[in-house]
Amino acid sequence: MKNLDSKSHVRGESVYLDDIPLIQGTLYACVFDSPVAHGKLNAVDAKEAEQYEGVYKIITAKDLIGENQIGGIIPDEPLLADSEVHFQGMPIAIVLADSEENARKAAKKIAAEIEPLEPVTDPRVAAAKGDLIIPPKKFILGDTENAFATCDHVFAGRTEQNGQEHLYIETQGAYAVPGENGAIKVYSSTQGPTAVQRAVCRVTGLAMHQIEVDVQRLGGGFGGKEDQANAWACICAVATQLTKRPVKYALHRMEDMRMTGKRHPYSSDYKIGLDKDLNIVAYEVTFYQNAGASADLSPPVLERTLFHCTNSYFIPNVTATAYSCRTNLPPNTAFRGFGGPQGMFVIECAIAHAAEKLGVSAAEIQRKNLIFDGEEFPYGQIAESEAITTWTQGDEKYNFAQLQKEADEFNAASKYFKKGVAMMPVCFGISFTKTPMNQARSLVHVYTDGSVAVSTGAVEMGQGVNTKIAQVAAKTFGLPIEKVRVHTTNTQRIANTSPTAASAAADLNGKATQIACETIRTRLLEVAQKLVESASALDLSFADGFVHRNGERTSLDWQTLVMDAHLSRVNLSEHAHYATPGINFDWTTAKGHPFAYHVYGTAVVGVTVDCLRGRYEVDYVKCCHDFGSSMNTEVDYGQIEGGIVQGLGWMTMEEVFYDTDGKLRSNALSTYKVPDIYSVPKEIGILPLETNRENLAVLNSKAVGEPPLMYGIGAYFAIRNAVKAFTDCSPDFDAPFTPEKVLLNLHTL
Ligand code: MTE
Ligand code: LUZ
Ligand code: MOS
Repeated sequence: MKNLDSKSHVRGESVYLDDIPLIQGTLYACVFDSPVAHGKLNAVDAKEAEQYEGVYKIITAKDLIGENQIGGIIPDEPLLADSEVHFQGMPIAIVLADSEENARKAAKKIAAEIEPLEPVTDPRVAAAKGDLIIPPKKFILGDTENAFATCDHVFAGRTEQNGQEHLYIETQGAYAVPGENGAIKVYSSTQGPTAVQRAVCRVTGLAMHQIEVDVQRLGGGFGGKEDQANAWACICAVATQLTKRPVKYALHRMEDMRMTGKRHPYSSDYKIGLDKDLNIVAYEVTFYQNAGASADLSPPVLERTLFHCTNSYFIPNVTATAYSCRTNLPPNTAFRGFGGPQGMFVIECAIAHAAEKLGVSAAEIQRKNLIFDGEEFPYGQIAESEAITTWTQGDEKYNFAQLQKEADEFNAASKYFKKGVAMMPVCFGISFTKTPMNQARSLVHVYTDGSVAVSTGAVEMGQGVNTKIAQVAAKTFGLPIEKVRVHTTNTQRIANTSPTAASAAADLNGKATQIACETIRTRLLEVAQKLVESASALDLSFADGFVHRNGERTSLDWQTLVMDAHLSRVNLSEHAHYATPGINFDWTTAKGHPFAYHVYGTAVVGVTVDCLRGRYEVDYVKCCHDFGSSMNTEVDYGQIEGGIVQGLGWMTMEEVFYDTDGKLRSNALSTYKVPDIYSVPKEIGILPLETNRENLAVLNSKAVGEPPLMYGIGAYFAIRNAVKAFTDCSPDFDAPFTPEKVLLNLHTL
């Protein structure tokens, strides 16, 4: 089934924040942000801006009624700079004017007196100074120190990974509208309506029941709006509180790129030990995460890096240490994979390093060390592994050895074009690693005309979660999908939501919806039992809009039944709660069972490098992917294709560039290259894994949002292999592998 939004998207009728009709008297906000990355803020001069045409008011930190604080996990992030600026792009003042244009122009007239301080942009420098966001985190399995002593081969090295700009098509933004008795309604382009509500309460000093947050849909979030939608919502809400006027702010692309954080860059050290049969016996890794100027979501991102530091492999002895380092960059944040890709990249580098030195293919080491059922992850969870199954089924379909052979034959015959192939297994844990976040609620109304409305905490951002939730309701009631409508995500209908993140939105909100619908279904079947004079409600079911008895359609249709139930004063609404069972994690021991399940997959990636120009093309990404049992293959295949392309972009062409002053140079689409239609692999092959294991996914349909991104990591190693086929070299593990870096490795000067 197609994404339910596809028609309105194609017609341009879908409503995003910027499409909301504005109320008369709306003011437009624009932020004046710090021109430097680090300094003492001595004074803000807004006199000229105040006089500017159409300017209504200028707000600085001292005007806030509530607390000047939006740090959700750690209170280290002022909404508006007061005494210090920590990154270039940090909001300092809010200009309110009668038009967007006047607000923007007036903001340019503001001047700040800033006494410069030394900016730090390198996480290792921050770590050396002891400037950490949280104390270091560690995972230990077995005993690496003794294990390394038994290894036949030990290799050590260093890797660099860069950040990634989210580039959601819809930029950040919010629209705040005043209500009665000081209440405020906030329309926000956020993945986390409750996070916005909490942040707004803090800066306005209002209670949560005075703040309503409403989200229709996002034009993409990718993690960038899990936490970082809060600031803009707070800016609008604070302005509304101070002016009693509706206030809107939708960021321009360059403002968004400059002021918001990105995927975390990491610098890492690894040491890998193997025995003579290529079993990985020991692995030691240290991650330096570039957190930016404040914590934001860096701590849980750091943790997920540790959770995924051994990817799909079983390694009996692991010591993994992670530092979250404070630098003067915009606070880095969630991005599809949430630290997991960064952890996986490093182990893949270590394996590639070992393979190169031992003269074997990386695939041999990868295949040999895939995790089996019953083996333990470094965090204590026991694997229910599909790692080997996805590899072998992928191999049967795609014939990995043959693909390698074709590349070798091509390379033997071609001087200036070289092909490279790499395998990329993926294992991604599903659940928020913070156990209490794994809960959700759903409110289902059946109206007397038989139509059904569902509200949940899930935010639609293109990933198709609303379609899946509607499918759950339609299936439970045996109705065509047109009978179900998913309403906006609203904190008045659904409270205390977790953000739509961790790929878990369909599972959590879908399960809550299923519970609510089943409760109503049971009530309706009891009514139906009387109407069709059935001995037992157990013989009855719903299908095709009718009540069925023992599988046969009766004359009682859904709409008649619903009206009858209403007249009999039966409750046609339900508010249900779901909490993932069986999960836990204890940070004092760093052990537990944090994930409801894992998603597995194996991809083979093939590229062709033009060795004169350094350019490359991705020929194919073919994967065997563990869907459990997909409830919507159109949506899920779209997630895989999109995830792969986004992963390729991160690993190959997207280069976030801050200079040593902490100034973002890649601040527009002319200087930051994202994949376009021409960068899409010539072939994306998806083989669904066939198994019939039970799992905790909604309708057994495993989460699909984030895991495919990591197939893209394979492209890095495929390019590396192609480069090595041209010239005897050993490129540094420094991602992204841009055409420029490829060229420099192909031709040493
Ligand atoms: N797909 C689209 N089209 N747009 C997005 O913003 N975000 C990704 C993924 N797929 C995203 C997307 C991220 S980061 C996550 S966590 C999941 O969708 C969240 O949605 P889910 O929990 O419903 O899978
Ligand atoms: N967000 C979060 C996430 O708060 N916790 C997580 O574990 C997580 N995982 C993936 C993406 N977002
Ligand atoms: Mo996704 S990084 O969990 O929003």
